[in-house]
Formats: sequence, C-alpha cells, structure tokens
Amino acid sequence: MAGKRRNRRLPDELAVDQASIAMLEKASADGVTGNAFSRADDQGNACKVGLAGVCCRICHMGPCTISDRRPGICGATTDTVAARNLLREVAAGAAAHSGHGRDLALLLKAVSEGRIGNYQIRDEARLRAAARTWGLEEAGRDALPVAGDLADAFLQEFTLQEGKLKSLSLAPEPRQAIWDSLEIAPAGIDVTVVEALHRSNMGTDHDYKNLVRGALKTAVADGWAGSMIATTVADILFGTPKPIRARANLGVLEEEQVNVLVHGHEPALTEILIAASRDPEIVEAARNVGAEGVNLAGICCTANEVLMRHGVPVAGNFLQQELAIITGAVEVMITDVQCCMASLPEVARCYHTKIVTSNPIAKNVDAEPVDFDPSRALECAKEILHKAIANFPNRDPNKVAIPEQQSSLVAGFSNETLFGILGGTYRRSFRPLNDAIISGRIRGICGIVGCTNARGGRMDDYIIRLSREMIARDIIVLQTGCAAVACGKAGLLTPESALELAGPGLREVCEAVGIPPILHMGSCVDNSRILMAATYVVEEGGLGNDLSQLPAIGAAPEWMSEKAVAIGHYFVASGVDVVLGRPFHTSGSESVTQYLCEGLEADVGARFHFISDPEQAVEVICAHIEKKRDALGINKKAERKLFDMKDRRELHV
Ligand code: MSK
Repeated sequence: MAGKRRNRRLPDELAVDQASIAMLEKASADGVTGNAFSRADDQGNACKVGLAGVCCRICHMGPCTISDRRPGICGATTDTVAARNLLREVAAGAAAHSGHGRDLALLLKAVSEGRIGNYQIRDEARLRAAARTWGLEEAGRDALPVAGDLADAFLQEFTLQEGKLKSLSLAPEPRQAIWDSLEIAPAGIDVTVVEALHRSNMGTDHDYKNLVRGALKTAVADGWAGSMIATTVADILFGTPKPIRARANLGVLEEEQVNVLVHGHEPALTEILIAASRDPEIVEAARNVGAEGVNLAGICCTANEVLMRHGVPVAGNFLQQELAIITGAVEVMITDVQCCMASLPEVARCYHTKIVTSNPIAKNVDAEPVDFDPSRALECAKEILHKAIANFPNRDPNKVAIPEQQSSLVAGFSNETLFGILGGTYRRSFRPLNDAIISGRIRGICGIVGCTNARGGRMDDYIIRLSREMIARDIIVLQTGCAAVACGKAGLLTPESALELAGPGLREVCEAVGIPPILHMGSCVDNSRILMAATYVVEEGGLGNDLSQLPAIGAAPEWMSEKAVAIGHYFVASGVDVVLGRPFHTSGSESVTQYLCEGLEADVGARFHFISDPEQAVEVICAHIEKKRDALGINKKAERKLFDMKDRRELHV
C-alpha cells in the first residue's frame, strides 16, 4: 500500500479549483483512505487489453484476449470484438438516459390521471407545443387529457416494434433521409436496445461497420427520443427553464444550516424536496436542533435540473461528490441514479454524513434506502429531511471546514427561452443568431459537454481552457452536465466576466441580444436541447438544410461515462463532428478506429476526433468551423464596425 501511495498525485495536480484542492488536502487528516483520484493512481496503468477494447467475455469459451494474430475461440477478430464492445457501451448509455425518460413519461401519465397529488402541469404551453410536435390534437382540449395522450405517445416510443420513431421527425428532413438510407432509423427505444444486445451476442453480427452503424442507430434512439422525452416531460411537469442566477462550488454549503445534497440525475424527488425544505414544519424542526434552516444543494445532473429551474446552488460536479462529504458539513447526501460513486458510504463513515439512496434500482449496501414513491412524494421528501435534521447535532465541529470558494453564474437557457430572447416576445426566432453566424461576427457553435475524469489531467482544466478559447475566437458555446458546472465554478457563466473574455464579434452580438457567450442548457439528457438548437438554426435558414452543413461541433473534453459514448454517437449520427479528450476503447482495431475517425464522414457527414491536448483541440475545432463556413459560402470578408443603436434595433428584426 505504501508503495502505491508513493505514486499518488498531489492535490494541486488533480484539480484547478482551490476548494477541491483544499478538500483533497483535508481528506487524509480526517482519515479518509481514498478518493477517486487516489484510487485512479492506485490502479496504475489501465489494463492494456481493456483499453484496446479487445477483451471478449460474451461467451463461456472465453474470456478471450484477441489480437491480430490470435482471434477468439469462435474466430472473432479484433474488429468484431472492438465494435461489439463499443455497441454495448452505447446500448448501456442509451438505456440510462432512456430509463430516466421512461420514468418521467410514466409520471406524466399518472399526473394526467390525477393519481399523483404533489405534481402538476407547470408549463401548459410546452405541453401543447409538444402535443402538436408529436402529432396530437390539443386545441380546445383541457390540459390533463392532452397530457395523458402525450404520455401514451411517449410510452409508445419505447415499445414501437416496427417502423421508426415518431420523434425522428424533429430532425431536419435530409438527416432523416440519411438515417433511412443507412437503415439506422430506430423503432422503439426498448426494442433498439434489445437489438443492440442481440446483434452483439456471440455468433451474431461480425461486420464491424454494421456494428458501428448499430451503435449510431441505438444512439439516435437515445438522443432524439429517450433523452428528448426526458427533457420535454421535465419541462412540462417542473417548468421550462428561464435564465436564473445561482452559485456553484463547495462554498455553497452553509455552516449554520442542515446541508442536504441531491446527487444523480432524476429531478422528481428533488422538485418536492425544494418545497418540503421550506415547509414551516421542517424549518421549525431544523431550528429545534440549533440550525438556521435546511440548505439544499446539488451534485452532478440532479443539481443541474434544479439549478436550471429554481436556482438551487450546485455544490460540485462529478469528481467533487466525495469532496463535498469531506467538508464535514453534509448531513445527508441523497443519491438517485447514475454517476453516484460506490465509495460514498466509505467516505461518509469518516464523518457523520448519511448516504440515502432513493431509487430501488440504485442501492448501496452501506447506505440507507428510502425508496422514492411519487404517489407519496412529500412524505418521502420530509422523511429524508427529518433524517438530515436529526443528524445535524452529530456533526463534529473539528472536522467541519467549508471552503469559501463559490462563483455566481447564470443558467436556464432552454431553447424556448432563447427564441424569446433572440427574437423578442412577439417574433420568437433564431434569426439574430443565424444572421450573426452568416455575417461572421459569430464564427460558429461549439457544444462542450460531459463529465470530469479522475485519470488524466487536472479536473475541469481541459473544459475551462477549451471554453475560454472558443469564446475568445468568437465561437458561441452551448453547455450541459458537469462541463457546465466546471465553467460555472470558474466564473465563466456570468455574462459580465465571459463577455470580457469573448472575441469582439461574439461580444457585440451577445451584448446586443442579451445572452452570455456560454449558455448553460441543463443536464446530460438536455443534450437534446443542443440537438434542437442546431435544428432550429437549420430551420431558420441561410446555413444549409442539414445539421452536417452547420459551422458547429461538439466536444466532451473530460468524458468518462457510457452515457457520453452514446451522446457522442448521436451527435455524429446527426451530422455533427465530435472531439473527445480521450479515445474510445477501440484502439485494438485499426479498422474500427479508422471508421469512427474518418470513414463515418462518408456515411453520416461527421466523425470523431480523439484529441488529448486542449490546444490542438482548439485548432481542429476552428479549422472544422471555417471549413463548414467555406462550404456554405459565408466566409466573405466583411468590414467590421461597432454597433450603434440603429444596428441593435435591426438585429431584433
Ligand atoms: S453527471 S454522465 S459525470 S456529465 Fe450527468 Fe456529469 Fe458525466 Fe455524470
């Protein structure tokens, strides 16, 4: 063990923000034996066979280690096995997003039938717009039956046995035609995930290109349906986000309050926790134990959901989940699904913190389960809050050290809000954005999304460096997930500070129309908002007729999750190139890697780029955007001038 620890990186080699560095330094003094970073160091070099994606363990003649000279016992080559493993990752990622979407669709159904008292339709306009989009009659009907029909339509998207998903019609028509011609337009989401597992079963699909196309098909079912449904229903039930000020980083924890952290991805319980934490009964109970009240804050994408809609502060992103406990000031951390580390109870044991699991499919042997039942949502929420309040007196003041770092930010940029901001209340439109791209004031669009990763560089560093450089080069940035939280902590999500860093063209436009240069669009499933933002730009006109023609690109600099693998594939399948800070586990097959990074361009008009160096990524992204601008014929030299009032008025036309 001592030998392993000698190889551990120092705290300032692990993170860029001082709050995280301080907690990493505090951990060992408190007797915390490990965290994600130290465990990454203890793992040493990653398994070479796993990294290359050539370990096959899908039958029990194996496991087989495949190489170019040594196929598997069944004859499977490196090409087959690497592609098969990749497809299975996409299927798992799609299943995670889509399971989340299904739960919300079922909640919408229950609300429409009056079975769930604590929820209601918060955004009827979004409900009616969605009903029209999915081909349902809504005019002249009450909201609840429309909600019931929409929930049914969404649930059918999971089970459709033949044909293709209705949700695909949201994409530009030329894109749909490409999916049809490649036979990657999926039927039901569940059916598609089952098909992915079937075709990657022993002795089934051995054609690596066919398997990669299977991954694209599965990912399309995720992005355009499973995730799209999750975002749409969350907006209908909990409200469509509007710009809202909030704060981010561990400094949002409060020394004098009962701190409750929500962590994971699903917003249903947290929506009720917000109301419950302000309930006089709860406030009084907190005061009775000597606290000033209950402070709710979040980690990962449950945080992003309630940040976007309510301005609930974000305590941290993925790699800060353990560090939040190390503050010694967290009474309860509630985990729901996805990205909640197995280690949380182990870290919590060094403090008084209780880990409460809330979803029956996501338990931990050393955590306390409070299975969340939406039909008794308020009761569940209060039960958890009472646990937290009762735990407040158990805090050890000697172990409490809340870092002071916190940054203010603005989040809440749904497309529905952007239509209003860009076009005005009466002329809702993306026109000013398109005009700014065509004129060259904005060179293009970069979506920067995804996780943080304990292996590799310092947490948040690549994300922040890439984001800063994009806006400096007049490229507007759309963000979700932990990448957005990284920029929030770095102060890049305040319009004031980001405008100072933006290039002159982007700054002019952002000031004229009233948007920041980096737009926080939500959680992981809300990458569907980025798909739709790109689609609205195409529909607005003047920038081609398909997503592949846009001067736009996606990036996941510090990704780690199977969900990110699915997200990357649905962007590429949609015609948008994707830059990844680390490669997929496919390097054992030159053919698969070549197909992903070059060959796909001919099939879907987009491809992957694996780039570990942020500076190189900046150059590749800018070159890509300029290439797309050249192809559109919009790279004519225009004389630049400063905006006067007349120009600003015209920008709103
Ligand atoms: S939480 S999937 S670490 S973005 Fe959505 Fe963050 Fe990645 Fe989880």
